[in-house]
Amino acid sequence: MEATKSWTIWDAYASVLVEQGITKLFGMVGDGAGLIESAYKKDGLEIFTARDQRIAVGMAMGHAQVSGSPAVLVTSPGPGIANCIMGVLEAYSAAVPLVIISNATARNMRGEGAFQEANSIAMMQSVTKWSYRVEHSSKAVWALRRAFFVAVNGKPGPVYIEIPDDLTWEDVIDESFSDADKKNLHEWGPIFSQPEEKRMRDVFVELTNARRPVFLLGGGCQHRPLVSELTISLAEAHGVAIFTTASGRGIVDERHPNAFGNVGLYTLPQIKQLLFEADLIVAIGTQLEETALMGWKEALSDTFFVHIDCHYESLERSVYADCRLLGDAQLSLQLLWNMSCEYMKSGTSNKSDWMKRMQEVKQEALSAWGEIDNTEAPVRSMLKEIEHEFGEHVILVQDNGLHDMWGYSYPVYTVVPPSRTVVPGEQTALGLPMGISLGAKIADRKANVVAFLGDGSFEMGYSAVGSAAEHQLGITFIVINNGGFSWPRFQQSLSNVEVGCSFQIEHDYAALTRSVGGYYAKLTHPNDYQKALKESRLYTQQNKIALLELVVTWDQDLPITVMLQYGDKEH
Ligand SMILES: Cc1ncc(C[n+]2csc(CCOP(=O)(O)OP(=O)(O)O)c2C)c(N)n1
Repeated sequence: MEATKSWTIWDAYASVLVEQGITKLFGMVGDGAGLIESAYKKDGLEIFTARDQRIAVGMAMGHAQVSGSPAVLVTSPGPGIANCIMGVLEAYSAAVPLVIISNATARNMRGEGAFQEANSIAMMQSVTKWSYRVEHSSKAVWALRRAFFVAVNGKPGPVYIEIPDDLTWEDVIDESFSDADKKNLHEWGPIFSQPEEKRMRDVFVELTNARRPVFLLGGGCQHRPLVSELTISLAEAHGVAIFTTASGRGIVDERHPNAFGNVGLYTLPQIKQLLFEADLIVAIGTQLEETALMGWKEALSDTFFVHIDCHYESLERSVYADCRLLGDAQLSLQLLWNMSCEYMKSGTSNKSDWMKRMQEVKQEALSAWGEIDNTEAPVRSMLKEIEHEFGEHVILVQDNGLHDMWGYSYPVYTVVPPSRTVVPGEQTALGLPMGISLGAKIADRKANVVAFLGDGSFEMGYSAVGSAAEHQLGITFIVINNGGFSWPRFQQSLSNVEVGCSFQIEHDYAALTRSVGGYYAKLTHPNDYQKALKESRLYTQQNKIALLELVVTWDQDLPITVMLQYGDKEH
């Protein structure tokens, strides 16, 4: 790269993106020529645009979640930024690294009521790790490199930088290009740190003395290549039951005898019992938010609780731990495993009673929930059918409506790597998973990507269907048509009110699918699911979309976990 070459900031940015290992940009064109146009001319960068910033931000988020690398979102000032904020909020909540770049009001116009002028730094500040306005062209490259560093280090998350329009029109000569080869995030990756060894030894002693230990792995364990193997080795050596949070699913094969799916609102009652019996719980790489703690939080006060996370903010927030450590999930588990190898020379932990108990619970859960042979359970039947038809490599992209919540519950739906689920964070922004499914497919072309969501979610994100078709992304959208917003309707039903939850007019999803050359089926009986999924697979293999409309009544096949937490306890 020539240090003296004269470029605009956007040209320079296109080069820095390539330098940082970025190959794709997500976004929507806005007012004023910008980065999308410069990147379009740059070798090595592919542009994925959407028709709505809410879809574009979802695409970026899904790509980052599945690839494990930061994704770049390009947006535009004022309404462009406002329209992507819901997704940025979700990325912040779910610790997903995004680098968001926008142009902004020219410096000499600021405060004068310029076209689409808005205080975007203030808007972005509360939903990003770092928001920065470049005030001088000499800081532009520094800002972008810094943005990548901040996005991936510590707890990952979104960052925002904006360039005033007047700077984007200038040519820039940036000396800092001369050391471009030293800044490559792609080669260096994030910095991981190991917890204090002495404290970890205390944890190890607890692990060997515990009679009923549990590991809980969160989303912070994703994309750490040895976590799965280390967890299973430790679990087998020390008789540990393994749970994950919703965002940690897919790290461990849920068919493993020690694995029990995810904790919190979605844990089935037979399985939840294990958490109350545990005498040691080691939570790793999780923010332990409300949904993950729902229904078992009190168990933590009667057990020895260890919380390990890379970011101090996750610790001592929702639960006080008996022992808390700062560090990376994989390095923590590696340390425990090294200690375990030394220890095993002098014998192994005896946890035979706990192992027997785990086996018993697994059997109970599998016989109660593992096979669905019930036409009254259309949502669960569909999840089983997805496992059977797409199981070997499926990315289930989930929203958080009433019916689709079944997908979070093991073993109603069982995740076997390399399959995984992609879930929203604690914000559960409705409709965002539509865009997320596109990003997931772009990140993993070989996977069968299935977006499993309600009609409310679909309606909020359905412009993603057009974008999926335009980018030739073979995605199966399974839309649960329960006549509207059933989650709030369920809540209203508890106080005998019903307002604003039912859709009075139904859109014609068949026509929509036909208009993009996809496969459509309306499913009213479980006997039809298999054929429809097989057909979907044929279409998606040809990079076309499939849309399956799963028709249920709003109060049919309601998740038992939700009923137990919120509803009629007798149900
Ligand atoms: C942007 C946003 N607005 C509101 C909500 C609150 N909310 C949670 S679930 C839900 C209804 C979801 O409807 P649908 O996707 O059809 O699923 P259903 O509950 O009907 O199964 C709403 C409005 C939300 N999560 N996100």
